[in-house]
Amino acid sequence: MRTRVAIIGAGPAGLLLAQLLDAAGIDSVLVEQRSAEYVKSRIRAGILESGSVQLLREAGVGDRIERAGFEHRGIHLQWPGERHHLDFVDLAGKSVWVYGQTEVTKDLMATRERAGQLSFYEATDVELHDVDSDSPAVTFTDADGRAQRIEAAIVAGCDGSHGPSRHFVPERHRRTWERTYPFAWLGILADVAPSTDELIYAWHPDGFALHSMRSDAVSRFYLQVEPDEDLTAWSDDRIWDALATRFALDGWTLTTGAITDRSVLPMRSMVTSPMRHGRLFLAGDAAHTVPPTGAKGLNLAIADVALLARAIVTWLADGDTRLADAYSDIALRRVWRCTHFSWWMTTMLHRHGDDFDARLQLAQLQRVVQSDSAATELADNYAGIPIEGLS
Ligand code: RFL
Ligand code: PHB
Repeated sequence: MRTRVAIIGAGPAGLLLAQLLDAAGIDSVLVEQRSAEYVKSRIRAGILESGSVQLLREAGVGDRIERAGFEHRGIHLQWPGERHHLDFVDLAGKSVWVYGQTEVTKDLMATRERAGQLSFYEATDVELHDVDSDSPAVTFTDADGRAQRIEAAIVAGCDGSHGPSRHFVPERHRRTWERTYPFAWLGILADVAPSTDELIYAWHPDGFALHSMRSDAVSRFYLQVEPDEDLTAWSDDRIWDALATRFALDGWTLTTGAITDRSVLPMRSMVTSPMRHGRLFLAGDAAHTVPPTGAKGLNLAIADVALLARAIVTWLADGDTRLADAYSDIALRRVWRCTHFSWWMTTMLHRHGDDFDARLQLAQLQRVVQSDSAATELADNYAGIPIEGLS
């Protein structure tokens, strides 16, 4: 089978790339190892930068965000006894949107189905071939057990942090930087109205806590726990008690409800360079991972794809490779900025080290809420820095 672009991975990066290419008249084939139902039900990120919302609108999937999402002006930052609101619109002129990654995925999948473009779910033994030649290919076994081969002009590796694509950049050309953080998040979804108007990021001696949400009736919470935390040690009561303790504030109460999902997420940073080798391009978590404290993972994937789609279109439609040649350098500059922001938010908000570290964290948090320039730096990064060359 022949196509212009073979896309590996149907996460937000792969699905959005497919959609942007389709809108420019470039056909693609998507190859995903999981079932469509599994991909649609995976619970992950929840915050979209306004630039990401704009890109999703341009890709034709903005309607539901406006109907079902919530536009937030900022976040609350808390430590024992104090809760402060940071208004990103006042500070940096930008808002953010609460809209689950699950919903973004559903919207993009529905659009791809309507476009009638080919997708293979439940593919196994996915392999890349000859990516440094002019005729790369992807082979795999489809859900019915048939061997498939896709020949393409370009292969897009959008297969997340555990996918195979990155390993097809030869080791002698590739460099990877990694940081494993000494804590994890216990994340829960609960059938309960949010107890807050906007997200609360809370520093507490027992560990970090985050109050997020998905709708008027569904809340999302995270608790800092040990990296090897045993989920079975956390009863519903223990989870609600820990959340109530870490978010405690005079005159405020946390409403509890039925917990419908729970999981432990490790916290890691990873950056791979370069993000291109020959006709293979990497985008999203396939090239980089950030800890979720800065809400950047999904937004970085969207920003990569905005650049990559433009590079592929100008190459395949006009024969101009300049953007494709610049893709890795331009994308990595933003990746490192967001990697730094995610590291900074993570180290400021999570308990680690000793009491000296705790005092430094509290001094930093105080600075952020007292100084307009410090608050603006957080707001500008959280709400999203521009994508170089796009705006
Ligand atoms: P994804 O979403 O991981 O999609 C990659 C897709 O590739 C598929 N795949 C393969 N397909 C074919 N062949 C293979 N051999 C393949 N190997 C893998 C996978 O099944 C998958 O469908 O990457 P993408 O598109 O780059 O999007 C990035 C975002 O998903 C990611 O940055 C965020 O979700 C990160 N993240 C979170 N970010 C936040 O900002 N807030 C969060 O709360 C948050 N929670 C999470 C997360 C990431 C998680 N992962 C990756 C373990 C929770 C989890 C569990
Ligand atoms: C979420 O709603 O899942 C979420 C929100 C903000 C973050 C991380 C996760 O920083």
